[in-house]
Amino acid sequence: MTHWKLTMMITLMLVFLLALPAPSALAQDLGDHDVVSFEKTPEMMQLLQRLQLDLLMEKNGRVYAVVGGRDLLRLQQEFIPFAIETQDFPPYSDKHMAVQSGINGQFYSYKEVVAELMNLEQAYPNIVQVVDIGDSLEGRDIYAIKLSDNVTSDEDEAEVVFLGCHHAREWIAVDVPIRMARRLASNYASDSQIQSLLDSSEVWIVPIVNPDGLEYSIYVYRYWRKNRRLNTDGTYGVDLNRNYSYKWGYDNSGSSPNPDSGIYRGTAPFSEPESRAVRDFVQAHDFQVLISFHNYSQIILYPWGYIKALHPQDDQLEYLARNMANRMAQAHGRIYDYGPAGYSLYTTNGDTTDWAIGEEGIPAFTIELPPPNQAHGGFFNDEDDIIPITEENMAAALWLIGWAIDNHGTKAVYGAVEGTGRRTPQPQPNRRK
Ligand code: 0X9
Ligand code: CA
Ligand code: ZN
Repeated sequence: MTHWKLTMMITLMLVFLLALPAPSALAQDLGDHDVVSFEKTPEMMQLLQRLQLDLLMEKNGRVYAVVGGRDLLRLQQEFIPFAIETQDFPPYSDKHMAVQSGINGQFYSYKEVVAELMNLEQAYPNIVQVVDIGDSLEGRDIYAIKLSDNVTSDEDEAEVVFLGCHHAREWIAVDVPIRMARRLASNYASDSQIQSLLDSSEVWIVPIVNPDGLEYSIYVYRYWRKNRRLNTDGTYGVDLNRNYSYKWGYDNSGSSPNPDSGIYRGTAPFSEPESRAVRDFVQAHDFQVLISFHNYSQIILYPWGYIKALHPQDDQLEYLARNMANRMAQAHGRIYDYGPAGYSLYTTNGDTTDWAIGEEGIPAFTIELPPPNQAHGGFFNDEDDIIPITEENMAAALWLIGWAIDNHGTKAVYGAVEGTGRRTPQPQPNRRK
């Protein structure tokens, strides 16, 4: 550690200790969260694992994590050496600010998504319907958009659902679903494939599950992940992708009982209005398949996620993932890995897809959008990559809708298909962010 870093670290620690406010104001007064780094040793990795920190990345022999005020105190109390790196993680990119209108550049904000949904409904009233499926904690509407022929009637057609943005900082996971909605609607008249798919199915898209978090990530703190729940100990946020009921809190691997943690699971299954909105919405329909967009890692994940074990329907899940990966590769040559979440990424409990298949019997996928790793940008997607990422995921989605139509009202059939995708080897060491 350089001398100035050490000096700064000690100064900052003193500042924190001297300026210690009442617990209820703590998280906010510290600007909510900081990015800190640690020397990467096996002992340190064990320690960080025990503290359930929100690990971001590794670089030059150091691991980086997002910590809240409580975590910082704990690090000090346990005499764990760390360096503050927040200055190197600006809340937005200057380069993009200079050339883009709007604070989040070409990415969609909550308001832009709402405006887009209303535009689509007005422009294409025969095939678009926008539905309010519930309110976020801070009172923002959570919207779903339906795309189908005879859109105002619930027909006996294949139903599929795409969810975006459980995690605030994952901006590309807003863009893919909202841009998909626009493409489906605006190309319906001219594209015979889209027309015949939407004529035989009901496609539902919820572009933003976590609107409060997204706005917070745009306007206040770029690395925010959770919703904006004020927890009883004064910290903020529940990880919505830990708040679903199937095996909720099964263990502390990848899901935390500590409210200050980036992966806090909440006080109970479905304690959060945002995850409840998704639950009620899904239960009111008869979806054949569910996709939840996240980033980053460039991989298609499917249950189980709470444990390193294959789901009884693994063959079918793999079949669907492999075919989606093939369509993605055909679009722009980009290879998405695929595999069971617990083996291929890491175990966590309370995620959307374990609940979807475990409680509702719906085959479900987490698509971790590009980039593949932090070295390629982590949560910052290149704006030039928004369209290619949208296009390759649209290709996968169209294939999946076709599959749902072909198998509507039947027990799903599946079989072998040659392809370019790679199933991740298993078991393998967990990937880390
Ligand atoms: O940790 C998550 O919620 C997802 N990754 S992210 O970086 N977007 O936060 C992955 C969830 C996949 N499910 C399991 N591994 N159980
Ligand atoms: Ca219809
Ligand atoms: Zn995520």
